[in-house]
Amino acid sequence: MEFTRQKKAYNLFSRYKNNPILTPENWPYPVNAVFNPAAAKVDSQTLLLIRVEDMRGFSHLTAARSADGFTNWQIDPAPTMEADQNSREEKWGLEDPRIVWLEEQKQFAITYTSFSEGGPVISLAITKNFRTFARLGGLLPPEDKDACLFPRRFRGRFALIHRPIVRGEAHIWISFSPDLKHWGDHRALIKARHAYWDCHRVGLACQPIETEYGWLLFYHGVRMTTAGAIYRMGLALLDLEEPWKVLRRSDEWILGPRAPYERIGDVGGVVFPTGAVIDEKTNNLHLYYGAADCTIAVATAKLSDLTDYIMSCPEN
Ligand code: BMA
Repeated sequence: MEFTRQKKAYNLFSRYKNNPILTPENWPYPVNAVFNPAAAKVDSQTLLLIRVEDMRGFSHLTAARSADGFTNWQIDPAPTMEADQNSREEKWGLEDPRIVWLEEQKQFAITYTSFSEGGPVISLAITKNFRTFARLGGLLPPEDKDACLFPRRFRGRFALIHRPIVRGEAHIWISFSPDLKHWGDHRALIKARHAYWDCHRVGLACQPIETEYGWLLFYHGVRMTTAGAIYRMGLALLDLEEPWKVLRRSDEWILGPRAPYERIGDVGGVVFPTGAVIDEKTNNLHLYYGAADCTIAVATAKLSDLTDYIMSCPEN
């Protein structure tokens, strides 16, 4: 089948007109910033698990729920998931979660970054309701960030997307496990590309999204400039049954900082998507992202536009 690009990279996503949807001023307790939220559909509501930065500069996670995914957010009155002070790994807080529904366990898996002097590590927690959590601890050695599980096993093994730093280089990797505890068969998946917009670092954006063509893999890419880093988002397609195979990858970024709330903040020039939900009525993807490390915004795209676009991108 021939795929023609109906939409250009820059107009695949539409920003919600009342962005940002959540700001520190909305919070029921004093905070510095709310950003980089994981997202899931829970009991027919949209749930965001939000990174909240306190006035020490440490982060915890707080849930907010909305019926339509845009308005009337009910924010938990106190932190939903805080760093375990008895754990060496979490001394400086929890950051940048992603959520996936594990089909076999019939529970949600949350992967998040735990911070301490040992460096960032990916930790895993399991929950049914986002009120109580089973914490399974760190998965792989530091320095590692930007991780998400896939919802099911491949040839009997769970798969984890993550972003270790190896000799100063930041590429996206995939690793496998029979039991969610022991990880191996580590493979580099998507690398930073010299000279491109994603030349300095890449890392997973929201959780992988399953389509008939393969897994949509949204990722952030970083370019360092004389004015600081610019964080944008690109798209790749992974094989449905063998997700260690990258089928396609966009040359261009498909979302970058443009709106004032993306350009100005604690860290200006940052869009950092970490969660998505599909609206089953419209088949639109709602992408939730941190804007300038300060607030939360949402942008929507038709799933069919995203698959048309990626299928018209170069084969790997
Ligand atoms: C990355 C992460 C994110 C942050 C982004 C932009 O390295 O630490 O949490 O949003 O930088 O500052």
